[in-house]
Amino acid sequence: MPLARRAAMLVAMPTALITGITGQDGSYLAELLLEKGYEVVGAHRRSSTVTFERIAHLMDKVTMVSADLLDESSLIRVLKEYRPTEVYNLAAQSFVMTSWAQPVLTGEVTALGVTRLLDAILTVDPSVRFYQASSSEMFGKVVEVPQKETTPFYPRSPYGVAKVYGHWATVNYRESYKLHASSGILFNHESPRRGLEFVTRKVTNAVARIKLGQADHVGLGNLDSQRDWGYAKDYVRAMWLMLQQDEPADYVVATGETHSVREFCQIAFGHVGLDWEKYVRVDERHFRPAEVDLLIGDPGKAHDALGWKPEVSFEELVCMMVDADVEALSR
Ligand code: NAP
Ligand code: G4F
Repeated sequence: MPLARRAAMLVAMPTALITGITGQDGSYLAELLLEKGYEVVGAHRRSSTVTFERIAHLMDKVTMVSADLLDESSLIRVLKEYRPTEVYNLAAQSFVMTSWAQPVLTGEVTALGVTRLLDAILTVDPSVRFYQASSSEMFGKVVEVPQKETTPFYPRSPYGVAKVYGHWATVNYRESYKLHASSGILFNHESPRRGLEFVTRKVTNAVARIKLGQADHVGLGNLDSQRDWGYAKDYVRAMWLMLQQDEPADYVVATGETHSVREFCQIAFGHVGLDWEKYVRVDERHFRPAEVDLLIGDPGKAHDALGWKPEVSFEELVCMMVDADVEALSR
């Protein structure tokens, strides 16, 4: 790290460590924290090709360090060297479908990875404030509608099971060691930076390719499944707010609306003047061994305690994603 930056960190600026900085949420959170005057340290895992696409515009502003949730010693080293006051754990094997193909890896990273990081914090500096990226997938086969902080979990995938472990590990470290550890139970949130394998971006990317004559259809799985979809940039604001509270807690972050995959397709194709039914083919390969049929969150606690509200509507989100894909593919 350059000496000037090291000196700035020692003087006044708060320092935040983000695991998963190369992902969708990591990139938006890094932008938010930089705007707020933080020194941002981003942990990335080593790979043979560079995965910095989403944060390319931030590379001269963040300090990138190599650390992996599979390797606790790498986490301890980074915590010791950079002494962050806030740690945001966004790293995960986050694609639900892959969690059936790689259940053990998903458990190692998405579940045990949380304990490795919490334990590293306990070892290096228990005053660190910790955010855990929990998920509405934990509600799975929902036992209550809408879902709130007190709704029991019923996960439906190895990913959901791993997130339940990570959530309870966070609660347990808070209760056992008085760590300022909060868990954000975030419902689906999307953006033009969403990974191409997730249904929203898969659809908006396909809309753009079909509109530009580069494809003639898209194969999808369960069109009936319903999600509470919000905008990722709105959701990272809630993460930051959680760590500014005097007391740690768990919060549902959601819009309070639900929409089906079919509805998403209607709006996305309709936005560029296409009839979705002509281009969407149902493909059995995209159906899951066990489905989460309906998610809809009650964000009342986040509204009341954090003053958080989503600013981008469902329709605005879909159109923003389609426009971004059309623009990118037209270039
Ligand atoms: P994402 O785009 O898939 O990003 C995941 C990040 O984790 C990437 O930076 C990835 O690095 C990193 N990672 C994976 N394995 C790692 C390991 N072993 N060690 C260190 N880093 C590792 O996910 P996202 O949408 O930004 O979501 C952020 C977090 O929120 C995830 O924990 C996700 O499970 C959770 N969440 C997401 C949503 C949502 O709707 N987006 C909702 C609820 C909860 P590479 O770039 O190298 O792959
Ligand atoms: O976009 P998805 O893959 O997201 P999913 O499974 O809801 O998970 C996302 O949100 C979670 C929060 O609830 C996060 F924790 C998790 O990390 C991830 O970000 O699928 C959404 C729905 C599913 O019901 C799926 O069966 O869309 C349905 N779907 C229908 N056709 C499809 C497809 N999903 C994908 N990925 N691809 C399809 O072709």
